[in-house]
Amino acid sequence: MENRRKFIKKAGIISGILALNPLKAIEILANKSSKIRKPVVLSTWNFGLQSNEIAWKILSKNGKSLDAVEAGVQLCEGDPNERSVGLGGRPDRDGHVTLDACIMDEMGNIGSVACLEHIVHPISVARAVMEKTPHVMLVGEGALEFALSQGFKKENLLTEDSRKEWQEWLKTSEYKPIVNVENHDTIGMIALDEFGNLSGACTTSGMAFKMHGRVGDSPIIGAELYVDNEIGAATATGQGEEVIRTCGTHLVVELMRQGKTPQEACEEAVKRIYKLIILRKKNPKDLQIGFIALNKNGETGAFCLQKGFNYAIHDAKENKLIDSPYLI
Ligand code: SD4
Repeated sequence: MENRRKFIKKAGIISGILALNPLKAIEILANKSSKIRKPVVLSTWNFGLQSNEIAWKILSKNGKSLDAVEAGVQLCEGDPNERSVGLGGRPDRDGHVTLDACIMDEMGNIGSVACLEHIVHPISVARAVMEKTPHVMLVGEGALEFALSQGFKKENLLTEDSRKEWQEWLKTSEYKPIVNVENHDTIGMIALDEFGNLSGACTTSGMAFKMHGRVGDSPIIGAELYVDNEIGAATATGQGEEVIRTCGTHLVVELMRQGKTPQEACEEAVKRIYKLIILRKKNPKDLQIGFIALNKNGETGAFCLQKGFNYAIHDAKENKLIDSPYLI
């Protein structure tokens, strides 16, 4: 009886809306009929667990996904013990800590910085590029000047631990990043908020002991991060050169647009990269590539080239670390 009353009441409301605004009524019905998991946030590697907690504080209070991903990755950037992002990041071969970051929201707004030195939170500089300039990307000296003009402080990012590691590396000066260690240099985070909006952020000190001036995939929209609010979002980690070659995260999102699940899309993108590695007669075992993806329904997926990549998902139920399935 109770259910019947509820049904009649609901039907009354919807037919009322239908008479006034048919499109709105269809939207309400569509939202009710599909089970959307939101909010949800996922991020790369085990440092993602703590970063998710920060993002969750915002998402669970009906905050915006853009604010959540910025705050989430800032945690890693400011941690001197995290040797792959922001403060304390491993330097390039000349001893400079150079940072790459980008951010994208549900409106297609984008901002990025590349080869930025001396600033602890490059993600926030990327957001300032997005919100306060007519451009989408600033690099090197220009990015630093802009950051300083916005009130960011100039700091020394090369910690004693990172300096010692670099000096040890100088003894051989061999550029051969250790898979899953020296090339897991990025936190990428993607989130769907209570309003159904997607955003993403990623930030890194890049490949350890790279050439000075080298820019990876992290500040390149469509390579390490892509968001399409109609479809989904994806972020990547690993050897940036390979991800750029395939426009990796744009590929993942486009595959989802064609009907693939986030899991299937990540698998397909890793297989494409693998094919090109083989074609170019490189050894895939020398590299790691990982993708994570999220669609508008809050469904997620992840896949990587070889064992060792993990990622963290936080939804209303729990925050957990998951080992990604892999190709080889
Ligand atoms: C780069 N893609 O600089 C970054 C490194 C990274 O997980 O993501 N590592 O190539």
